Amino acid sequence: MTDTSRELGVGQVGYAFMGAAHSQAWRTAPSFFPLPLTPRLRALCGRDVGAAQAVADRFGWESVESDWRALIARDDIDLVDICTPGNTHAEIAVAALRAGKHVLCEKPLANTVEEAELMADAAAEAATQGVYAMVGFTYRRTPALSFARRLVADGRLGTIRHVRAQYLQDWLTDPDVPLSWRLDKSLAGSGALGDIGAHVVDAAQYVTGSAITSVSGVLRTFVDSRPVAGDHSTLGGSGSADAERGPVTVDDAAAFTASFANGALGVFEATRFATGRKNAMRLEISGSDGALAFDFEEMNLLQVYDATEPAETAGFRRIVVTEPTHPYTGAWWPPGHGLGYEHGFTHQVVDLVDAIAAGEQPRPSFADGLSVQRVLAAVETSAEDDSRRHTVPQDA
Ligand code: SOE
Repeated sequence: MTDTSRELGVGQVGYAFMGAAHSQAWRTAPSFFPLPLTPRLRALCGRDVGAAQAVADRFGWESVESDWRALIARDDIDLVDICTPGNTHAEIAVAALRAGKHVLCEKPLANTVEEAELMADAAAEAATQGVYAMVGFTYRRTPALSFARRLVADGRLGTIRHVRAQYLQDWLTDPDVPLSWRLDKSLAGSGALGDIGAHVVDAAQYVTGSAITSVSGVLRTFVDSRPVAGDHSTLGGSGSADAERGPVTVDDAAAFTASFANGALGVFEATRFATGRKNAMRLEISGSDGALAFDFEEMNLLQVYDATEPAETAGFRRIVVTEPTHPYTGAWWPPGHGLGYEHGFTHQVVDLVDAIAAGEQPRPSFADGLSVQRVLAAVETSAEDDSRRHTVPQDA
């Protein structure tokens, strides 16, 4: 029987959108999954103590800190969960690991490859002492995507030839959506590429079990200045056309082709300008014996095509991924009673706590995060290099 009397003291840095997603996960996980350690929500950390306290009250955090260094120094904190902008990840994560705290860090792992390498080195060193780090590529924990990986690993698709990966959002289509940290390169590292492109890079490598080995990409910024001030109560928020404007320093959209180690050809797109698409994180994989297709806007479904079936009856089948034998779903509701965005974060906590208790490296590790960071950096380098771009002659 599980000894739930063993506790895991959690300290979380950041309390906004991702902070709330993580907070609910720490609270919910032990109610649905038999965890080997019971998470204690010891402290929530944020520079705006009043705002942090309000979120702490909402989710049941026991205390509030205003300085992440103080959080790390506390004896009752065993794990530091980092939900802050990318420019802070390396410093907090490395300090926490060196202090002997397990770390969960939001994606992308860092803003640069150099920072990600530092983090991966610190994580490898900590792991030798039984202290573990994981990066939050949450979509891996969507049951349908986890199931897709199982199908590919079982050989159901045969040889993988194509990976079509898209992450489509539309929260920047209005040119008067105000500036925020996600539009500032010094804070976010990059735009759509790192914020959402990173998710599909990880998901593609995870589902296929194969690494991306080369890329060729383009980046676009469609709206290069936006209101400096505005309402940030939603992801994009709203601003005024008459307001003072400041520069957007990141990409609005990224597109790239990719080669995989297994020989597959990938086509990737990440954009915040896909009008009408709210959170369409999509993956379609074509293999010699079958294919699969996923769209997060219908996250409980996986479409599967079996090319070994007779042609006259073959076709994409729509599988509702809510059976007790599907990944994660047995802990929740009866078949057909689907899951939502927040469940990926809960599954992330479950897998992390299980790995820590078992003394095993949780995945995606910081090394996995570094591999994604290298893909992002290669896309940026490729996008800056015009030497291989060929102009298409236009009739006068
Ligand atoms: C914004 O684009 C965002 O919140 C990402 O930062 C998250 O990682 C993704 O899960 C949803 O969209």
